[in-house]
Amino acid sequence: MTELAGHLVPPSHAEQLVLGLGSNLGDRLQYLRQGLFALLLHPEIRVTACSRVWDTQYVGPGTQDPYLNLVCLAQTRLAPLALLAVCQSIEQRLGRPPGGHWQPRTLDIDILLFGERRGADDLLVLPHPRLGERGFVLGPLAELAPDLRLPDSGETAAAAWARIRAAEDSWLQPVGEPLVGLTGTVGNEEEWCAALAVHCR
Ligand code: PH2
Ligand code: MG
Ligand code: MG
Repeated sequence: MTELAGHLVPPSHAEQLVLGLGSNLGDRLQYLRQGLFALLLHPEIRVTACSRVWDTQYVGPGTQDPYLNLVCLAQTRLAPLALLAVCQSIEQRLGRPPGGHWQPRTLDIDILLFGERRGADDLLVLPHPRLGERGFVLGPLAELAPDLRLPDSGETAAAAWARIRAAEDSWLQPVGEPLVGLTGTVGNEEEWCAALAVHCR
């Protein structure tokens, strides 16, 4: 296990990531597509698998429109804060103003797990502190990687999802087919480009 400050150090090998994407403003599906596509095309990030899109009730203070959420698995040799900067620049390119916690957003990309790293500073907390509590993350994660063990509890994603689904009173459900035409391992870039039908190059 990496020490507290260790999450700032670049990895010596590609580390396994779990990323969460969400949108509850504007053309939500198109923002998810574009965000995923930007991650896919980033030279330092390898997206390996993607969940279906889930339609999820907003969770948090006040009321907001529902989200579309998905979770993907990826690998990178970027350091966590460098990856965070990439995620934030994609968010901003897709029209999200910086800051604005708990505001409706065109696209949110959260780093949920970064290998086994742990650490907290002003910009980033790893693992994501609410990972084990949120149905909108655990539903998609359980379908993608049911045996993945969550930090701290050691619970599998499938067990955590079963627990949350029984307890949670907010609604959520998968909608339609996965954006990339398959759940699970991503084939090749051409397949993705065809399935996503967006052109960012
Ligand atoms: N993200 C939040 C707050 N609430 N609710 C849902 N359903 N999905 C989200 O992604 C989400 C949220 C803050 O990032
Ligand atoms: Mg978020
Ligand atoms: Mg975020």
